[in-house]
Formats: sequence, structure tokens, C-alpha cells
Amino acid sequence: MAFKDLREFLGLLEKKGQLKRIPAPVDPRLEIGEIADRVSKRIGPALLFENPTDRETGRKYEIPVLINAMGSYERMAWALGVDGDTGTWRDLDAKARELMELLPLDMPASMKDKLGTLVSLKDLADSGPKEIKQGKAPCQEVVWRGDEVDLSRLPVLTTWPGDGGPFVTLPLVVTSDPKNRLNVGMYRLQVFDRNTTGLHIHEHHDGARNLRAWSEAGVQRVPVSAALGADPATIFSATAPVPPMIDEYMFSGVLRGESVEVVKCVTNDLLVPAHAEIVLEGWCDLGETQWEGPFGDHTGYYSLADDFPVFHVETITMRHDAIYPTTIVGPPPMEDCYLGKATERLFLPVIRALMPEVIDYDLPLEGVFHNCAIFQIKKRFAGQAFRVMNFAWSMGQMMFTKFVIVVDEDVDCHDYSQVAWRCFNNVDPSRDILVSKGPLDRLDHSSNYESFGFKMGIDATRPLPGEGHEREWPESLEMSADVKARINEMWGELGFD
Ligand SMILES: Cc1cc2nc3c(=O)[nH]c(=O)nc-3n(C[C@H](O)[C@H](O)[C@H](O)COP(=O)(O)O)c2cc1C
Ligand SMILES: [Mn+2]
Repeated sequence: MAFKDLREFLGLLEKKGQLKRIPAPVDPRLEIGEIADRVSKRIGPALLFENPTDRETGRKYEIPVLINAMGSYERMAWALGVDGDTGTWRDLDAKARELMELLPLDMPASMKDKLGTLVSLKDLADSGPKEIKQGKAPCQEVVWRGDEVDLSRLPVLTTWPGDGGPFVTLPLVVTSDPKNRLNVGMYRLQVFDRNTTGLHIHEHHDGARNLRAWSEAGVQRVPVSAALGADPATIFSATAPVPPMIDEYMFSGVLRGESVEVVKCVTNDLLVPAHAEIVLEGWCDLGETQWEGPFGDHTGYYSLADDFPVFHVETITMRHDAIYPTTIVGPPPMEDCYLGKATERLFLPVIRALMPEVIDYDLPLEGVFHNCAIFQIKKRFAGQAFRVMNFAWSMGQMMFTKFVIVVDEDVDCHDYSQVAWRCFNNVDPSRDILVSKGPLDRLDHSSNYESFGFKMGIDATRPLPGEGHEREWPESLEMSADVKARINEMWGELGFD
């Protein structure tokens, strides 16, 4: 059974001893961030700050703060409804296998398979969001309108000392296009004053495409809503690179095996998760921007300040006993790493469907997902590693990848020591490096240009004939099987574990 909402997930965490309640007064300005950072670095529990308090004024917030809810592989697996048996990212593969069965990625060979595919498509169609009646949704139990709207009543965190202000860091920002196609994406909101925030949508993301579509249709004032807290699969879906033609509620419905319940906002027509904790409803004027940032970001550096759209918050709705969910990003590992790893695992079947030579891939946490991808491939023809690089650079949000490393099928792409060993020893820089150019993630600070720059592919595979290596290629070392077996038998007797 899927989690109905965030608090049902918290119930599970509490039962498993993975939710730490903190009754002491702690300041959302820097203090909660520092605690969450330390706890993240030791892969600690989810934290519920029950008494967030402004240290300077002594003012207590009415709403508790939740942070680090998905801050481990185990909790990330639970969030997606799979067991966290191993406590490693491998637990997430169970979900990938489930999706593989559901999504008809392979052409069915037999009639039976064809029927199977039809069933899958029906499952898919049934996964769309289910709208419930306004007034019945928990997220609309309390409504703040007009002068009641005051974002300073929410315990919004300032996480790093150089930040431009407090930022809402875990919002599910809902936009639509003029044809009423919805998108849910996670974009931070810098609180400017009691009823406006920044809207930090990167130009390549679907949310930004929606805003541009309104602009092209000649509409200036565009509805925007941001839901804080939802069932964990829906929170994850807002961060995942879901293709633009699929709305994230549908994707979450597939993950959950159950439709997401949504409700129409009170002051605009956008649909938000009915079981959200808090909803900010409002609009953006596409002609208006404001200076946003800097913000201590998931690269471990401050992303630079720049002009971004302004989100006017007209109405705030919430539950009676709302929780304010948030996250901190910074030098890895942090909570977003597990969200990113879940994306890596769940999209492996899609990547394999498009590039069958790919056996597996890995996005190292240190590359913060858009900076490095390692592909493990079964190479059959000359230049195949370069095909993989070029494909990666053309695929969805993977187009941002700065370093693509390709290794042979016998190298475990998740074992960075093995990958480094092959790279350092196999690569002839004059032959195996491809420097290319293309879009970079907006957060990249190394390039001289914004969102654009150079990339490097490293082919660490063994060269095939015709790939420009004329000399003999040596075998790598491996003990013969009979000796291994003999030593295995003797191992215990020799006094080893
Ligand atoms: C914690 C967190 C914060 C994020 N903040 C932003 C942000 O401020 N702006 C942005 O464009 N993307 C941000 N992202 C990445 C997007 O949410 C992600 O790329 C998503 O797939 C975009 O969805 P879309 O293509 O449907 O717009 C963030 C991701 C996470 C996990
Ligand atoms: Mn999208």
C-alpha cells in the first residue's frame, strides 16, 4: 500500500526508530541547517524540530520543521514502497525491476506478451491523478487569505551564512501550459517578503517551458502553486527527470501503484496533492523579475545571485496541524543524494532500452548528478564508447553531464577504485578523450559561460581493432579458477575469516 501522505511515512520512520523528535528550541536561521548537515554526514535519522524559534526575537513558530526524511538509501527505498533490506542503493533496484515490468519498453514477442503489454498500458492509464472535491482535502483545512498571508509565519530555513535570505527548499511547484498540461517540479523559493518569493526555475526545466508557453500565447499573469509535503513518492517525482509529456502525478501514481489524490486550489485552477501539508497559491507576472540568491547549493558552493521570476502568494492553505518539510543541500552526502540515486536506479531500464549496450551506470554523489556519469558497456564495435557519450549528452537532463566515463562490461561501474584503475591504465589521452561542448547545468560554476560549456568523455574500454591501437593489448591479471577453488577450501584452515 502506498503512503497516503507525508505523516504516514513519518509514522513508519518513527516505528523503525528513524525519526528523531527535537523539542528544544532551535533557530531555522542556520542552526537547523548545521544540525541537519552534521546528521546527514553520519547518515543519521529524519529530524522533526518541534519548537523552531527565532533566537533573536524569541518568537516561536506555530509549525514544526521536518528535515532529512529521505536522508538514507534505506529511507529512500521505503519512500518508494520497497524494503530497505541491504541499506544500500541496491534496494532501489527492486523498484526499477517493478517499473521495467510495467512499462512496455521492449517490443513483445508473443501474443501472451502482447496481452501483458496491454494490461500494463491499462495500469498506466489508471495511474493518473484522481481529483477530489474542494473542501474535502486535508491541505485546505485552514485558509489564509489577504492580510493573513504572511510567509514569515512559516519556519523557512536559512541554511548557509552567505545565503541571500530564507529559502523554501522542498516545494512541489505546479505550473501548467495554456493547454492545461500540468507539470510538478522542485524549484527553490527565496522568501522576499510576506507574500512574494523568487521562483528559481532553470530555463531547461519543464516548469520554465510552461512559463514560456504562456508568454508566447500573450499571457502575462500565470497561475503558480507550490505544495509543501505530499506522499514521499510524489515529492520524489517532482525531482525526477520525468519526460515532459508525462505529468509527475501520473509518474508518481505508477510508482505508488495507486493514483495521487489532487485537489483544485482555492484561488487558481492548478491541481495540488490533496494530502499536502501546506500549499502556497498565487501567480507570476512574466514581465517581472527580482534579484535572487546567492544560495548554498548542492554543488557545495553558493549558486550566484541572478534575476528570476517573482511568485506572488495570494493564498496559503494548510492542515490544522501542518508540518513544514524542508531539506538542506550542500557538500555531499545530503538528502538530495538519495533522491538523485533513486533517479539513477529507476531510469536504468529506460537508458538500457535506448542504449542496449549499457549494462549499468553510476552517477557518483560527488558529481552531484549532472557532473559525472560512468557507463559500463558491452562493447562490440569500434567507436561504441563514443556513441554512448554522445547519446548521454543528448538525453533529457543527462545532457548536462560534464564528465562521461565509459568502462567495459567486466568493470563494476559502482566501484570507483576499479573505474579509476582502468581509467589511469587504459586511457591514452590522445586517443580516448573526447572534448565536446553543450548545455551545462545552471549550477556549474567552472564554465566561463552560464549553462553552457565544455564536456569530456573518457573511453576507458579496451580498444578494439580499428580504434587506433596498433600494439598488442595485454590481458589483465586473474588467478586460475582451480587455484582459487583450492585456496577457498583451505581459507578457514589457514586462520582467515
Ligand atoms: C532539493 C532539490 C532542489 C532543487 N532546486 C531546484 C531549483 O531551485 N531550480 C531548478 O530549476 N531545479 C531544481 N532542482 C532540480 C529539479 O527539481 C529537477 O531537475 C526536476 O526534474 C525538474 O523538473 P521539470 O523538468 O518537470 O521542471 C532541485 C532538485 C532538488 C532535489
Ligand atoms: Mn516535468
